[in-house]
Order: sequence, then structure tokens, then C-alpha cells
Amino acid sequence: MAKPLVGIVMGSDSDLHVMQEAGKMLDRFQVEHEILVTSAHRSPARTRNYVKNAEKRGLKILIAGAGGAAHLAGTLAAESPLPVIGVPIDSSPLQGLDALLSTAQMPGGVPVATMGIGSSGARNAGLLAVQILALGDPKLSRQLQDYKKNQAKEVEAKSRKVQAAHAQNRSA
Ligand code: RP5
Repeated sequence: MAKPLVGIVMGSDSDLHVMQEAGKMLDRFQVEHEILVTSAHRSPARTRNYVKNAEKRGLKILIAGAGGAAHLAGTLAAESPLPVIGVPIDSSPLQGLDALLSTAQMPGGVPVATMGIGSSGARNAGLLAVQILALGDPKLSRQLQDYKKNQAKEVEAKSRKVQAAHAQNRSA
């Protein structure tokens, strides 16, 4: 198996249903990745060990998802020169607002590219990772252009359906 280029990490296995969306997006573009659980708070030594070795293992981008007082992405960004993309997860009574603020409000000098809360954020994290990798990969860049064209076509198809349904309702 080829070496992973993207590392997807999450604070708990309960985050998987969200974070697997990032993996699906990377699969769609055939980008090699790994996925694992490590927690900034519950397993700080494991998190530190992972991030310390990430660059020398060949990883190019890290995606981190966590909920609540979400410090996972920030912890990785503190230790690694790799770009870190954060996904706030809506796993707490505050429905992800806590995670959004903890992930986004980093001090100057330690960026985390923070996505929206939940599954859309995880999909966008995967896509942003592809976009970063595509800067140095013309094939991936062409695949991205096709992805955008298809997305626009899907909107047109949805519009045709809505317009047809509306016309039918009016004539009924
Ligand atoms: C966070 O606490 C995790 O990222 C997860 O979103 C949340 C709850 O974790 P569990 O109690 O389900 O393990 O650290």
C-alpha cells in the first residue's frame, strides 16, 4: 500500500460518523490517507508522538476533528509545520459551537484552517486537503476541475426538477 499523504485524526471513536466524510472525499480523489483516534486531553503522549513523527512519515496534511473543548487541531498545529485542518464536531450539549470556537480561535502564529461544524465541515476538510495537494499535482488539479463541473451540473439538474414540479403543480 502507498504511504498516506493525509492523516485524519479524531478525539474519540464517537467522532467517526462525521470524520469518515473526510475519508470518503479523499477516496473519491484516490488520495492515500490514514485514520485514527487520539485525544489532546485523554492521550496527550500518543497525540504528541503522532504529530512529532507525522512529517518524517511522509504526511503532507493533517485533518483533526474533535468536539467539546476541542484542542486536538490546535495541539497538532502547535507541534507540526504541516498544514492542519480542523473540523469542529457537534458532540456536546453546545452542539459544536464550543468546538468551533476552540478550533478556530487560535493565537497568531499557529494557524488551524477551521471548517464548519459537522459532516459538511469534514467533507470540506477532505476537499481542502485535495486542493492543497493539487497545487503540486496536475492530475489531481484536473480531477478537481471535473469535480466542480459535475457539482454545477447537479445543481442544474436539481433546478430542472424543481421547475418541472412547480409547472406541474400550477397546471393541476
Ligand atoms: C471529544 O469529546 C471527542 O472529540 C468527542 O467529540 C467528545 C466526546 O467523546 P466521547 O465521550 O464520546 O469519547 O474529546
